[in-house]
Amino acid sequence: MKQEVLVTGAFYGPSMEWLDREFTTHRLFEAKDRAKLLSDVGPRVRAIAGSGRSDQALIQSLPNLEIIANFGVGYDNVNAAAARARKVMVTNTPGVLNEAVADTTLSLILAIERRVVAADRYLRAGKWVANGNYPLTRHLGDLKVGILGLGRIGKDIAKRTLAFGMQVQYHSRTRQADVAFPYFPSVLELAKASNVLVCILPGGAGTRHIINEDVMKALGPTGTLVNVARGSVVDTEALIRCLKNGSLGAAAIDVYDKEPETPEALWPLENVVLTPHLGSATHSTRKKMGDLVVQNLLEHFAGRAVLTAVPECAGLRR
Ligand code: NAP
Ligand code: 8YV
Repeated sequence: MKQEVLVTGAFYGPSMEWLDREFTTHRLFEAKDRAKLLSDVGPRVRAIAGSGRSDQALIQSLPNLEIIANFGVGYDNVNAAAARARKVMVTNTPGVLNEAVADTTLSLILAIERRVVAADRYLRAGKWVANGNYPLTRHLGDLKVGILGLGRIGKDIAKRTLAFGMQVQYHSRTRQADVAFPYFPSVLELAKASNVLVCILPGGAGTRHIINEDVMKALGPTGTLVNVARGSVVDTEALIRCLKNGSLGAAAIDVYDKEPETPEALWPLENVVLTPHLGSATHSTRKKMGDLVVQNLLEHFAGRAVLTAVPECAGLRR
């Protein structure tokens, strides 16, 4: 008999098809009446898969839940503490997306620093002919890039940043003994010493608004903020204010508080590049992520250890 899986959000199509073949699936994200679906199938559901929210209420409503397989390395959408308290395993998709997210980050640094998107708009508006050459920009090799969160992805960003001749420095809670890059004991000090500040750390309560107005002002009128972490790490109201009044030079943003909605106040700003959460969005990366979701479920229901438990659930045995 197939196990029953609740799917909270869509993920890579072929991986979802594999999930459908291996399990009996219920798509919560397509349900017209979520409460009815949950009351109909909730007691039979043994697993959650996907990218949607798994909050305490959802976890509590599934009495036989054993595992939540999250599509994404970031799992701030899952209440891992509530899951752990119920001995529910949580898995994520670390490692397989590092290169894609680092590539996206470099494309954002290049796009904002060399004003690629704004220059494209300039040309299409006929301004090259009317007003002459586009203004000069900064040479990448002159820049110091501060990385906030030098983890798996942060390290791949650092590698690429160095290849463009930029200098790397970082802040995270722990100084890493095997890393030669200059370490700054606070995000504020890192921002003061950087031309570009890249956020690539987990979202959630612990990092909410870690990029506040003081940090933006420390980065300053010629500084650039790049956020590929989570919308919640940046105080968006302060960001809009600082970009408009010039106390922050520019920003490139991939993640937002209420995706897919984005703050319309950012849309008309010339000193901003906005992408719709493209970090890991390549075919092969999403396939690896999606397949890892299914593999974790298969391992679990075969009675073996899952491949990628989140730290809160490491060593969890039912
Ligand atoms: P990781 O290997 O766990 O690295 C996270 C880094 O953040 C670590 O260096 C950690 O170091 C640091 N950190 C954690 N909390 C911190 C805090 N309060 N202050 C300062 N530093 C802190 O994770 P990863 O695989 O690189 O992924 C990082 C995040 O990127 C994910 O959680 C997700 O939110 C985001 N992401 C975004 C996309 C996208 O599409 N835009 C794609 C993938 C991932 P310490 O523990 O020493 O502080
Ligand atoms: C995913 C991400 O697109 O892995 C992450 O943390 O942010 C992205 O790779 C996202 O999780 C899917 O919703």
